[in-house]
Amino acid sequence: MFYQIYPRSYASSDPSPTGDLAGIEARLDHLSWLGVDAVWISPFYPSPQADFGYDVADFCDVDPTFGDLAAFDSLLAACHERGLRLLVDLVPNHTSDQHPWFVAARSGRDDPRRDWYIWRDGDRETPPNNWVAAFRPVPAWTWDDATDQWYLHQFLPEQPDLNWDNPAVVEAMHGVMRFWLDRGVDGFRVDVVHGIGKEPGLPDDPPEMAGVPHATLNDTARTHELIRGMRELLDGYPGDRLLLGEVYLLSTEKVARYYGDGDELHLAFNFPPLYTPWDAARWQVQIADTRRHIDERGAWATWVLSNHDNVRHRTRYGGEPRARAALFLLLGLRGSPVLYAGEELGLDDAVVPPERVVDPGGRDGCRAPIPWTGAPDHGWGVTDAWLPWPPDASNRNVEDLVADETSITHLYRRLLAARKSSAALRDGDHTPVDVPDGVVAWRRTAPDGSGDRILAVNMGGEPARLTTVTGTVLVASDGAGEGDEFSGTLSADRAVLVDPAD
Ligand code: TEU
Repeated sequence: MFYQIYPRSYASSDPSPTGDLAGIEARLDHLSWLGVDAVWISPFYPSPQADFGYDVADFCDVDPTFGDLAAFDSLLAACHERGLRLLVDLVPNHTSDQHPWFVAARSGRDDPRRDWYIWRDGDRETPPNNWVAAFRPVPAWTWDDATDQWYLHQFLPEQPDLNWDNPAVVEAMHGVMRFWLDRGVDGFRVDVVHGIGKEPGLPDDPPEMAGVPHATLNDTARTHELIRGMRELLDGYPGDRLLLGEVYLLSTEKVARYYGDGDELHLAFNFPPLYTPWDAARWQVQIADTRRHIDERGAWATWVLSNHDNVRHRTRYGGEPRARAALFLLLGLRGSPVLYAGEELGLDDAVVPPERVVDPGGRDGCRAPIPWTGAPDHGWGVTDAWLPWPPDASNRNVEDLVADETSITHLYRRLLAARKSSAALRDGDHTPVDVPDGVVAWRRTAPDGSGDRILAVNMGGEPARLTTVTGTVLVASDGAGEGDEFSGTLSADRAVLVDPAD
């Protein structure tokens, strides 16, 4: 399983409103205690922070806000000493407009770097095609006054898209990958990896998609070739190195293609389940889709409910009981879970008043700093962090929740331990279990014939009678009845992990 850290908000090594790499290192005990296997850190590279680090000005350094390369090396060594894997965030689709490559490209049409980006002629009133940028419904093109051409940006104008049709760009980004692999990282979370190849001729998006960001639609054969190149590079390194790609296409069938024939991504984010409400019938469709498109292709799925781009799932689903029960989906379904720092505290999104909004994509709430203690500075040395604290931080903080064995934090730890010790939960096959409407239940069958596991999550509003689930409750979302025979009734918004009697 993976645990995502948003470095600006995780922890600081000195009194500061923003986090840093040394702060993460100082908190690794928390991750070991929880039972985390691998950490993915969002960008910490030098950046003007127009998109909070996803606008990179130097792919091979650390922004002074977060430390320096020595701090990174120290963090990596500390992770490895504890048996934790570390993935860094590779942002191959675009750079910052302050990156020296773009500064050079923009300096003149004849600059050798010009063709590292995507430029088009035209008149300044009519963008080259109808592609729409992310975050705001504006064209994905900006007119450059100095050189009288448009440049493409699927995200902010400060994030020009690289031209991966230029072999020099491919080579440069491979160089970036080598830089981090040579330092010893275990792989990459690859930002909007489906965006890097572009359909030849840059055709318009279909008219029925007008207003939909092109970044959620870009899906072309060229990208698969480019990913195969990245995979080949990775496979040339000793040890297990991993490509976990962000394929932001809201179709599991499309996401699945980015696994290739075992020669593209090792793992891909599959976001349709993240956008699925607390509704058993809808979840059953997502689970069936994942099985059909990912499992049956021989690929390995991922499950994610929260990250730095979306309202936290506790807030979306409405309350802690559902956040607790949702963990049984994340850790119990076949695949690798990706957790987002703070979900083990059952954090709600912070309430961010208009004058404190900083993100152009309106995603500040889920990026609030992690409260480590109940004191007014919550372990940060300053009372005013870069974003408001999440609600109820004086009670809902690491120190207090770790001290309380009934807390959601302990539930995360117990279920992670149960997963680690069960071959069925780690690698087992999945078979749906027949249960009444409103409930999702499934059996995991151990590949080595060791004990099966049954999981059931009640998303209906009523208690459900489950005649097909018998055995001993190993973990319950509210902690009740663990070690006892399952009573046969699962109340609303509750989930259980059962060691079946048969
Ligand atoms: O996200 C890709 C992406 O498509 C999101 O921006 C999404 O459209 C939006 O968040 C929906 O609310 C990745 C990163 O995760 C994100 O933080 C970056 O802003 C983006 O790429 C650009 O690098």
